[in-house]
Amino acid sequence: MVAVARKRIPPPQASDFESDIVEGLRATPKRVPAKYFYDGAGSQLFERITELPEYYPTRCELRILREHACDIAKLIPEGAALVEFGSGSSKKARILLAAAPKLAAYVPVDICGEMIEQEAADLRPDFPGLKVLPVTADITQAFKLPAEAKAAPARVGFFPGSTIGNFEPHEAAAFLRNAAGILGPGAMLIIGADLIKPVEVLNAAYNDAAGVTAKFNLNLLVRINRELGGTFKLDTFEHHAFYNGERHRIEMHLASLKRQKVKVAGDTFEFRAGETIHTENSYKYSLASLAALARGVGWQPAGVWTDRSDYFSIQAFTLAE
Ligand code: AVJ
Repeated sequence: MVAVARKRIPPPQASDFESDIVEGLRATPKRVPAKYFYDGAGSQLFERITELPEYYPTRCELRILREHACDIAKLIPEGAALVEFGSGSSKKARILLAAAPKLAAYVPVDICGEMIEQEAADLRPDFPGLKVLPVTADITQAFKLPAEAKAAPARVGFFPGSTIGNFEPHEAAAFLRNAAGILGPGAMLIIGADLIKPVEVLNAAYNDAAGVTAKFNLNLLVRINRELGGTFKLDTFEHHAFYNGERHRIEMHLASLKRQKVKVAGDTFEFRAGETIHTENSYKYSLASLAALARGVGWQPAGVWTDRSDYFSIQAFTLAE
């Protein structure tokens, strides 16, 4: 299954990866952008996380989507194009596509072109009337929609998975503003966001008993070692995850168990015993705080759905014509 390349062809984002990692390791406190978790192994580990008993977000969101797909579909205009930001596997979009046959086009947008082309090929036979128009792009930047999606009578953005939680609040606002620009007047946006809840539930979701989240976190060091000639010793770093109640976010860190030096891309980085690399923030919202953020950049609340325990939310917003 896994092809072993004798000579590694650098991936297109390699130089960004290198400069982001080196810059983050030079900073105080040390940090690394969470988007770099998702290499092949990292994506597989995240898939395993979504199946853990402690990790409720994916299960809750799928349940909300399945239970309320018809109500959500009622808000979608006839002939609209569904634009998914950061689609990866289109498992969640499939639920909407099946419930809303009035959708004329599906535009999965992801930085990983290979993955969405494959996904598009898998989707087409299942939705024969649907135009599937993948776009390879960074969802935090402006990008152009395919002409057929632009010509559709309306555009509906879809941003599930609480990916918005990985952004700082000001970045989340910038994303929502960018999405408005891309989708245009009269658009709709459907967002999945994780909600504030008892701290025990949050901490357990990021400290699973099976240690999969720890492995996911540590895989970042494996990736740095492989792609940037890093010398991280995996058994000298430990997974830390905790809820920061003041900032409404789970923080993930990798803590050095001892004082040590590590080389990455030819540079040397010193760690104190206990010093951490901050690898991820996962912001938790209230229904009101997310709506306020969206309203601030022009999106009007149009619908809210949650699961029975109010662990997770799907919210719909619309833009004025
Ligand atoms: C994919 C960003 C939604 O924040 O819960 C899971 C990533 N990190 N366990 C999240 C993640 C640790 C996940 N998101």
